[in-house]
Amino acid sequence: MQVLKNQIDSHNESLLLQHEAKLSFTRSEVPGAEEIIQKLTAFQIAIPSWALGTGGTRFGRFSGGGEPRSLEEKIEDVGLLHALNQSSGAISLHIPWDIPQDYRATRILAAQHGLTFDAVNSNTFQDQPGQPHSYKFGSLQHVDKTIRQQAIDHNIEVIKHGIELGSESLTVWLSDGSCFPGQLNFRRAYQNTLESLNEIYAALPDNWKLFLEYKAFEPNFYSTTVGDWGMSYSYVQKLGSKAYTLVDLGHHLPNANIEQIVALLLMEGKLGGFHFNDSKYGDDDLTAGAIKPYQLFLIFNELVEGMDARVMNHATDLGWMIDASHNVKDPLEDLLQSVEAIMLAYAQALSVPRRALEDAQQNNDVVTAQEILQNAFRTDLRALVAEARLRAGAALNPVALYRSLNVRQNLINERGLKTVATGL
Ligand SMILES: [Mn+2]
Repeated sequence: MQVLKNQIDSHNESLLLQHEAKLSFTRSEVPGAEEIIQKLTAFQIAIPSWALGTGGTRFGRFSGGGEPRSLEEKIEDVGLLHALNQSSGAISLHIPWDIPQDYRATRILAAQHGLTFDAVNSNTFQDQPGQPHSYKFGSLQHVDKTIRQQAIDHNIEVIKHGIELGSESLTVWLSDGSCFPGQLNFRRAYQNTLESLNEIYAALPDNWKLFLEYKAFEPNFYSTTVGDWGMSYSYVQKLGSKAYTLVDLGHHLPNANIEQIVALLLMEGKLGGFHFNDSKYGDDDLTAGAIKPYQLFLIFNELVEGMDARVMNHATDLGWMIDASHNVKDPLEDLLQSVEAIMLAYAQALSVPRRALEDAQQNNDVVTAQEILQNAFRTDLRALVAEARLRAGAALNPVALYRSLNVRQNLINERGLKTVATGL
């Protein structure tokens, strides 16, 4: 299944008059609209290879049909998304769920869809068939050096796959921790993990980054060895200049001030990248912006301010990835919605009048500061995001075009109704 240029063109034609009217109103309301559109065009969000199938919970999984059966079909799915929105120009692979059989062919296929390879992800939170040692009691933290070594070797193998595909970063998320008081010596677990990470870090090419993701709880429910941004920061500080903290929005304790965490990590030069999703209770992995769109905006507000302060390139200097799962929606529609929500939050953050906000802060004018942020959040910038898509050759309304082309039914016809994508 491919979305053809003429299908996009005729879809856009049918919406053009309405779009132009909205755009011209938005332009009249938002100073700097043109600059925002240009920044949106450059901004790309990586799609994780594990989010293309229907996810599940520990209670069950309800497959939707037409799911990608191979890495090639996953690349095709991300290609579909990218054709529809021109904002999903990268794929993030999970090893061993997506080991490429033929690097050259995989690279060519991705390039045909306009895709690059974002961070590669290691997996030491599951045992794989035929694996000599179990990760039941941890991987990089394990009390037994043999098991730590197996996990180190796996990470180095993931780096090697990534090099072949042109990826430039490794994301490490550990489920390591403990479920009961007394199970673990916290300091020894930390030291074992640091020693293991040092060996992985030593295998990184010069132009690579290591992202260390943290998570407060789950699957371990008493302690997590990389449990919050402070712990991650402590590791990456020691590892070196190529190591950074990765923020997954769903990995915090309830009500954590994520925007403040982001601001401080950026200030320290140790924010590496993002996993976008949304949540109400825990690591719910819901569509970005579905529950707390104001929080997503406030995070982008800190990102834009903090990146500009360090003269960073918004599009390329941090890793932007989605990490979500889909239990009740078509995964591709869900991903289109996530990308849209992220682009909108980014556009809103770009529209914040920085000088006025700074003046309000310096004058302790709390009311004006709130007015400025809420005005940016409440101004409808969807026409700017749509215009960025239009100029890039994508669809004015990606979800509507996806539905009118019956993409899912086509995928079911091609792949079958009972297909299950590899992943969680
Ligand atoms: Mn994540």
